Amino acid sequence: MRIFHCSAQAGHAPRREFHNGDWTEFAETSARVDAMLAAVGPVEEPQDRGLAPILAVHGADYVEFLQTAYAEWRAAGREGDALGYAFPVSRRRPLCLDRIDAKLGRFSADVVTPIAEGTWAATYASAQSALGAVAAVLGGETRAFALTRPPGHHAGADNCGGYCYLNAAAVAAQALADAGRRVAIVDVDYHHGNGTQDIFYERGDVFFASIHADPKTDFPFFWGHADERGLVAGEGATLNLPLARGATWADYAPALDAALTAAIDWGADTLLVSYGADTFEGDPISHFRLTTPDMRRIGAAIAGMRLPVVGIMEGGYAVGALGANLAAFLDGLES
Ligand code: Q9C
Ligand code: ZN
Repeated sequence: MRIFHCSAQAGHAPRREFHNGDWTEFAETSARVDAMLAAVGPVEEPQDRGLAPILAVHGADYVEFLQTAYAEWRAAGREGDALGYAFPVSRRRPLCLDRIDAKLGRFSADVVTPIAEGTWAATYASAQSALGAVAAVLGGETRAFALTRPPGHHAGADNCGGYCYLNAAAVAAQALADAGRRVAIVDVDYHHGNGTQDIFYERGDVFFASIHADPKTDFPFFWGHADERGLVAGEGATLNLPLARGATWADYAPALDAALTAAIDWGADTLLVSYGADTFEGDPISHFRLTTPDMRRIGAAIAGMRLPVVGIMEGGYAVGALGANLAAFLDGLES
């Protein structure tokens, strides 16, 4: 399987995030990249396809913010990584804001997603890796994988959040749709892919299904509940399958089957998979109990649909097992 990755993706290295009322080490480390690269075959550098496919899903003002936020933060005399502290939860509107703190609040959803020096270059490269995998499938490959990092599925059209800045899965799905594919996104990260869901929520041309920890107990809390089914032209084109903490393969397999069956019934001709290894039993920030062999089963169930697949990497924080979990998933996908 062709795997796309760009070396700039490792240059994103925030120092810390805010959690449980205190600073804690940033969980989405660049050591994840080394672990994944060591476990998979050779990777290809993607071509640079520019900003246009990114601007097809993200607002120009948000993209400009991501490009300039760190420099503005430093120009304001700040040390460390850029992080907001005030968020517009009501009557949000496109104001002209001067201070970097205001912009950080306007374009962020939380305080676990700092912007560091290499963040823009890394998230841009991650989106380009996703577009490389899309081009491979449009060129006739039946599967391609983008070793994306930072992850993307929590990023919305105009906000970062949940360790995500640009939404590589949404950029890839849009590029596939623009090429005439009928795309179903299947998100198997432990966390609900709220950014991806939101980008396509009112559209009937891209299907979105997600299996994730019940947002009543787990991040991102406010989205991913079973009654969210899409709106307007997108009504019925969103499917949420939350599972309780502690879920094992016995709980997971029927949900995965339901998600894949729904994608086929909707008439998908191409699958876009947001793969997170944070469903693993040893994940330090998550609470499912899937094993490394289960990762292979996830890949094999997706392969069993006999459709072209573009895979995108999302979360997974048990760094010591991350390579084996990703390799197992890719092995299943090749079956
Ligand atoms: N430090 C993805 O898996 N909560 N994002 C962190 C523990 C946020 C996860 C609390 C989790 C975001 C792509
Ligand atoms: Zn996750």
